[in-house]
Order: sequence, then C-alpha cells, then structure tokens
Amino acid sequence: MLKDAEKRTVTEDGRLMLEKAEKDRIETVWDRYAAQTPQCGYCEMGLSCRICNMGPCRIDPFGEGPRQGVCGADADIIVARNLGRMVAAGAAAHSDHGRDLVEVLAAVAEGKAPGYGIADPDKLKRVAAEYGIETEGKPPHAVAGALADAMMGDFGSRRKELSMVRRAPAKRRELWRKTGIMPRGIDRETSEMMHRTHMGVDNGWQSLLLHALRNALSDGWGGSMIATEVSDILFGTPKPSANTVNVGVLKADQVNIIVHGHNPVVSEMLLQACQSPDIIDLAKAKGAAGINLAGLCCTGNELLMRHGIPMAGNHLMTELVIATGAVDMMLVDYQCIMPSLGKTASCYHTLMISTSDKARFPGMTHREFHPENARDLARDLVKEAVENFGRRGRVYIPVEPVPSLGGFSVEAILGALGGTPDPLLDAVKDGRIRGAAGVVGCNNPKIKHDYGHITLTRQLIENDILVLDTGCAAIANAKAGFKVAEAAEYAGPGLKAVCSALGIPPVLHMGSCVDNVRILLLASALADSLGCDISDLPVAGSAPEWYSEKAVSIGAYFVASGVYTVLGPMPPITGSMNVVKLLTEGLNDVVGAGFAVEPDPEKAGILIRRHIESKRKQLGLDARSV
Ligand code: XCC
Ligand code: SF4
Repeated sequence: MLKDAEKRTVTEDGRLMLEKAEKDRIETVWDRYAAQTPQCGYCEMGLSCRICNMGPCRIDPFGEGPRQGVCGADADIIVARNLGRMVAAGAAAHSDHGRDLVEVLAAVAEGKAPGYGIADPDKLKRVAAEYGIETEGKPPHAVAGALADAMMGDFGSRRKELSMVRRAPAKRRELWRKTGIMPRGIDRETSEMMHRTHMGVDNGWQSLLLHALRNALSDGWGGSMIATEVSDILFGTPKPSANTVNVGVLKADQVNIIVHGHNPVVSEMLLQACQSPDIIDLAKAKGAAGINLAGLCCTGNELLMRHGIPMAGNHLMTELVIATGAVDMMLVDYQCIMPSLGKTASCYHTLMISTSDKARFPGMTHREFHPENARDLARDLVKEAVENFGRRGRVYIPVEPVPSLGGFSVEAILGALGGTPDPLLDAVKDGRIRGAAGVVGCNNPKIKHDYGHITLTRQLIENDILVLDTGCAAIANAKAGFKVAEAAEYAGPGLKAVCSALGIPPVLHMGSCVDNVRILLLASALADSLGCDISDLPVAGSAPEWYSEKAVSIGAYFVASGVYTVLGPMPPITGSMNVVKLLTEGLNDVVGAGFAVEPDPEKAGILIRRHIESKRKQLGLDARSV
C-alpha cells in the first residue's frame, strides 16, 4: 500500500495520511478516480453533447460512426460549446462569490452586519474614486453604500464596459474593443454564453471561443476583481506575515476548527469567535489548551493572507485532514468542497457544518450564515466545536508544520519595492530576474498530488524567474518550503540576490483563486511603467494540476489579457483540431497570447522559460537560449 501512496502524492503528510486512511478504510478521491478509469473517451475529447433533448449525441472521431449530432452540430461546434459552458460556469462561480461580498458591503453600509466593518478605509476611498464616487467629507459607511451600489451595476448590463477594465493598459483595452471582446456586464457575458450555446444559436466555433474570452474577462476584470477588492476593504489588504502549513498545523491538545471553501465572509466571523476570551476560557475549562483555527483551500488562503492563519492543506488533502481524527468541526462555504466529506467525517467525531444558502452537502448540518446573524452564529458554532473536543478518539498528526510567508498583495509588493515597480523592472532589465510566472490552480488526481506545482516552481526559480502563486498551487509551494526568506537558496544567482536584498522569498503568495486578479494588476503596473502591453512582458501563467471550471475561466482571462498560459491536464478539446489550433496558435494573432498544454512540469518549465526569453529579446533585453 505504501507504493500506492507514493504514486498518489509527493507530500510527506499526504503519504502518511493516505496510509492512515487506508487503515481506517476511508475511501478517497484517488480511489474514486481509479474506479472511474478508463474515463469516457468521447467526453475526454469534448465530443459528447447533451445540451438538448434530441440528444445526448456523440461524434466519432475516427470515421465509422456519426460525424454530427442530431441537430447537425459537428465536432468543432460541440467542442467549442462545451468549452464555452465551462468558462461560463467558472466565471459564474467567481462572480457570484464577488456579489456575495458586495452584499455584505451594502449590509455594512446600512448598519445591518454586526461584527463586520471597513478594515481598509483608504482602499475603500481609492476604489470608490475609480467608480467616480465623491468621497471627500463623506463617512466611510456612506461611501461603502455608494460603492456597493455602483458595483452591483457592473453585474448587469447597464454599462458598455466594466468599471475596472480601466485598470488594464490602454493598448489592451483598445485591443479588446477592436476584437469585440470588451466585457460589458458580469452576469451579461455568462448569460449570453448560455444563450449562444443553446441549440441553434451560435454555431461558429470561432465566435463562440471569442465570446468565451469576453466571458472570462468579465470574471478577471469584473467578478473576481470585485471579490478581491471588496474583501480587502472589508477585512484588510494583505501584508506579508508568517504562517505555517500542512497537516501538522492541527494541534493534539487544542480544539481544532477548520474552514474550507472560498468566501471569507464566514471564516472572518469564525476567526473573531475563536479569539473571544470567554470562548477560549470555555475551551480551557473543557481541558483543551486553546482553540486552533486552520484553513483548507481558498477560504484558508484568505485567512492566511490577512491574518497569518495556518493552512492545513489543499484540495486533495481535504479528506485526509479529516482522517487525522483531530478536527472537531469543519465549516464549509462553497466551491471545491467534495460531496464525499460528510461521509469521511462520519468515521470520526468531526462535526460538519454547511453555511451557505446555495451549497448543501450530504452528511453535513446546515447552519446558514447571513450578514445579520453571522457574528452570533459563529460564536454558537465555536462553542459547539469546543463541546465536541471531548468526544475525540485517537488522533494522528504525523508531521511538523512548515513555516511560510504569505500576504503579498500588489500593495505589499510595491511597498516592499519602495512604492514603485521600478526596482523590480530594473532587475528584469538587467537580467538578474528573467521574468515572472504565475503558478496557480488546483490539484487533480490525474497528476501526482503537488508534483506539478513543486517541480515547475523549482525549475522556474532556479532559472531566475520570480514565481507568483495563488490557490492550491500556493499551498503546495508553501509546504515545499519555497516561501521563507531562506528559500532564496533554491533560486538562481540573480533572483537569489534580489530576494536576499529585499528579504523576500522567491515565490510570493498572492492569495486565493479570485486573487489571481492581483497578478493581472501587477502585470498591468509593470506594462504601464514600461509603456507597453501585458503581452509584451516576459511573463507567463500556468495551472499545472487544474481541475475546476473556474481554472478554465482564469486561464482564458490570463490569455485574453495577454499572458501566455501553460495548462497541465488537457482540457476536453482534442476532438476538434480547429479549436486546439485556435487556442494554441491562432489566439496569438488575436490577443497576443495563447495556451499550451504540457502535463510534464519539467517540460512546461522549458516552455515558460523559452517564452520569457523570447519576450526579453523582443523588448531588446539580453536573452538566454533555453
Ligand atoms: Fe479549488 Fe480555490 Fe482549484 Fe484549489 S485552486 S481546487 S478552484 S480551491 Ni483556485
Ligand atoms: Fe445533440 Fe445537437 Fe442536442 Fe447537442 S444540441 S444534444 S448535438 S441534438
């Protein structure tokens, strides 16, 4: 069995916990993946369609069978429609999360959200000014109300262009207008994608894919950007702070509470409750040394970025964390929460709580959070977790946590550089830093857990490429020890010198999935300083282990923003060589960037380095051969 665990993950805590799960007869995501293989070949190629009830249909890629669905759709149309709907779902997920935050902002403005407040009034003013809101002499709550209202306007279709696209370089915006992919309304683009992909609407695979870019841009420069900015306003703009990562952050002698999901609205209230002296006293009275709040996935990243809260693991670790037997309560909001978790928890004493009106799970108790009740409900739940501490069986926490540094918002990075991106640009220009790459996205049992992230990141920093990471990739890299100042040792000589001078790690944790917009904004700041477009910069993006529809939307908005992006797992598009060619080659002529797919992270690293060196050459900077 040891052999199996080693095939499934490169992490030590993952391997040990897989062995424990095996002993406890806990079924994991890897077991279920194995039970699904071989997966459907038509679906893998994107060639099955069940958009209407004349179907389901499938296209035979090899000749003998049907070449068209019942309606007459061919492989190109079916593949493009399916991909378009993936983008729509991903953009919808991020953007609906953004809307939930705007609703909290509005509730704060109305004084109807006890416990919540404005943690960054300066940022509130700055963002409000971008929306054309008068801030002088107005109390923060009035500004917050006006901003929430203006942001709600971005979701509909009252506008020709989303408000925050103004943050993109002028050349990029001009290109979006010229190619007809300027996002107009956040919900509008998703809704239009669903319309276009209904039977008998848009049957041009090119026009479908172009709209997919516009839909993705409505996420990156709309829904996700609103989610990040409003989270900063409500809960604070991240600053560098120390934290710890891996299963070892759980404490045998403390009440362990885990938050999992994406939206900081619930987890921030949990944090407040966990810090209440009266509840800590209660925990002590019950024989615990204290209350330990830790995160999983992106809601964990949100807390880690702003408060240095420890991180127990990423997507593929979520079942294994429960198998420690040390989790007294897990609270989930939404996205990336496997419906298996309730069943896993039923083998231990762990209380499982779902909190969002739009996300239910088998085997969980539903306790719904709203801005009005969140503070009180969080306190009640933490007390219940404390009560549950005494019901624990044996716990197994087999590793020591790894130290890490998080909190690199754009504001914090520019702050570390003395207020302007110039020192970073100088290092790029003189070649100490070759360029920068985003390593983002999920885990996927199709790729050995964390192998893609860690292998790619190591190669990039060894070759003097600064890595910016988010999401589950960021957790993998933190666990690998890449996020302490001493990790500069892993970097090439140029990057090492820069990191040592600034006291920063070579891999900067920029946050959760919605925080990928921080990478867009940093790229825009660099492009503006150089007077060029994002597509001219020596930068790249990658998602070495992606699984989620949200990752498809992120990849598409990176590319549409001019960032060459390398995907690990192959998306379901190989049934149409036209679609494959457009995404990997043709888009270069449209948006100045394209996709590549390379499951082997060593090879993906070479692709990224080649791309960065070629961009350097085009900018007239020294270029190495790769
Ligand atoms: Fe989900 Fe955001 Fe993917 Fe991790 S990385 S598996 S989307 S938690 Ni964003
Ligand atoms: Fe079949 Fe066309 Fe209906 Fe798709 S839309 S299920 S290809 S008939």
